[in-house]
Amino acid sequence: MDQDQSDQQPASIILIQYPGLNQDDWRSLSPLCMKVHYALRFKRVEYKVYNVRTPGGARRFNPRGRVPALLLPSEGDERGERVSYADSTDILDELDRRFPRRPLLPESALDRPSARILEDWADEVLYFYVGALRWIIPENWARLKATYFRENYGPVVRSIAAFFARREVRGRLVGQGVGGKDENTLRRELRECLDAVESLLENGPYVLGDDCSRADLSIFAMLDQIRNRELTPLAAEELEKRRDLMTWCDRVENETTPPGYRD
Ligand SMILES: N[C@@H](CCC(=O)N[C@@H](CS)C(=O)NCC(=O)O)C(=O)O
Repeated sequence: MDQDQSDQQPASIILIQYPGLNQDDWRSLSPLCMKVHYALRFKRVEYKVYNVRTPGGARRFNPRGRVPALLLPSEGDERGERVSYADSTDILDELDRRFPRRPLLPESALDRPSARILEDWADEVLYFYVGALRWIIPENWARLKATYFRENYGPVVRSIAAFFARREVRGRLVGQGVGGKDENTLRRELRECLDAVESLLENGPYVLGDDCSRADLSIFAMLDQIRNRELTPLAAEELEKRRDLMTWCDRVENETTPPGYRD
């Protein structure tokens, strides 16, 4: 997978995202951007990445100032114009419409609503636990500053960017509810979430049985972020204690790592 920071070379599909811990890497710190990466990779669709660092930067592609946004070639436009799609769930719908091979929704009509419910749970519940672990727990916040902000912002703006980003994210986490919980409650509830996902795997290799679907990709996008010992070591340990969950993470990672893709 190419990474195109400068947008010099034309590419038909471009994922707009916040960067990750390593500027040379295609990965993002944003789990919702990773969800779109995984969907594109699951479908074996070639794309490039363009990193933004502020909501202002994201606003060029999404009026709401959020990532992910995905630039796709405008259909039937000979001049090679691109249209921007925002919101990870809408992006996955559009990918399934344009690239029906390897569908993201399960084949069984009975499982499709469950896939959507699990995707929403990952995006709207698990997502906030990942956020609270990183941005609220003081030791983890120190780790985020020492890695992500050090890597992606110059020395003059680094502290200011970190201060305003935390203020914004904290406000959202408290508004949602998870951000107002004490650390013990947060960690206990996270363990319950991990157990809940693991119990889904009793029915088969993927959360809805035999096929990997958008439910797996969405949940994996969240759990893969807490596998990172550099940012959330205690949560990573909790995950590592659950063997079936770890095996499933590897399985989903394989599904989203097409042969020949550069890592
Ligand atoms: N529902 C949206 C949520 C997108 C979202 O909240 N993205 C975060 C990054 S993970 C963001 O851009 N936050 C910056 C902001 O809201 O100012 C989706 O699924 O794409």
